[in-house]
Amino acid sequence: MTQIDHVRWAAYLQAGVDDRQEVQGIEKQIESLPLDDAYAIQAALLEMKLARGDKVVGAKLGLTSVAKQEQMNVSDPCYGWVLESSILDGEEVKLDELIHPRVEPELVFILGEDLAGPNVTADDVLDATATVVGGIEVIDSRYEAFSFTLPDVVADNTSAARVAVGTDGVGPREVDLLTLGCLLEIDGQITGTATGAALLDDPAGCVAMLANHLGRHGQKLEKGWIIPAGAPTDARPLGPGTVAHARYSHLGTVTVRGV
Ligand code: OOG
Ligand code: MG
Repeated sequence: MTQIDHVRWAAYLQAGVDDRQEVQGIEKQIESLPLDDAYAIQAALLEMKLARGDKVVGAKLGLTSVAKQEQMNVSDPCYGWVLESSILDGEEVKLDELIHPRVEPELVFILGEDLAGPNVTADDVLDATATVVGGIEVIDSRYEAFSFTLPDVVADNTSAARVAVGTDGVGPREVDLLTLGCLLEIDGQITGTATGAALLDDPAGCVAMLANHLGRHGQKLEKGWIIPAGAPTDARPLGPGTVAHARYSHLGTVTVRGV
């Protein structure tokens, strides 16, 4: 049995959020952090946020593209929660609320039906999806210099901080999600291009993995939830005055700016 104090480490990470202060990686401080314990810390962190009045409005994937896995030096995907407080209302991202934010494009599934694992397939995901929209996630790892192991980033709710959700949705079978194009533009410079297939060869398959992960914990994806499937390109810093556009074929453009 593990001796890891999940609530203590959740409080440690939440203090990083509250103080806008980087913290040291957990795995640097203890012998090892098994993945199950990392998800237990994530669950304790979620409880803390819910006790403060926040609400779950979705769930997310991270590290589902080669671009992201190479950038972060972590070779497995991870799962986290999308909180009501993280949804951006407009383009402005208040930098004084964050530590060292980065932006990344996201394909976002909006569910029209519940989706409960195990055995959820990509086809089931398309059946349960109301629309697919573009988005930008603002990630803000609580760890020093965005340096973490897989268990560390899981404990930290996969660096989730803010998310801008686009409005130009398409039906999940209206366009081919594998060839759907996406580019990230920072202050007029294109920093990355990708198609939907960058997400482990199939973005709907990523959402199926998430549903099956939650199924193992007796949880499910719920109707109306917002599901960012992971960034198809690498992430870029969002500083004061930075303007980031994520431009999509079929899904329009989503913009955020650092203020
Ligand atoms: C982890 C967050 C990963 C994504 O889309 O890959 C993520 C990180 O890069 O800090 O949200
Ligand atoms: Mg992301």
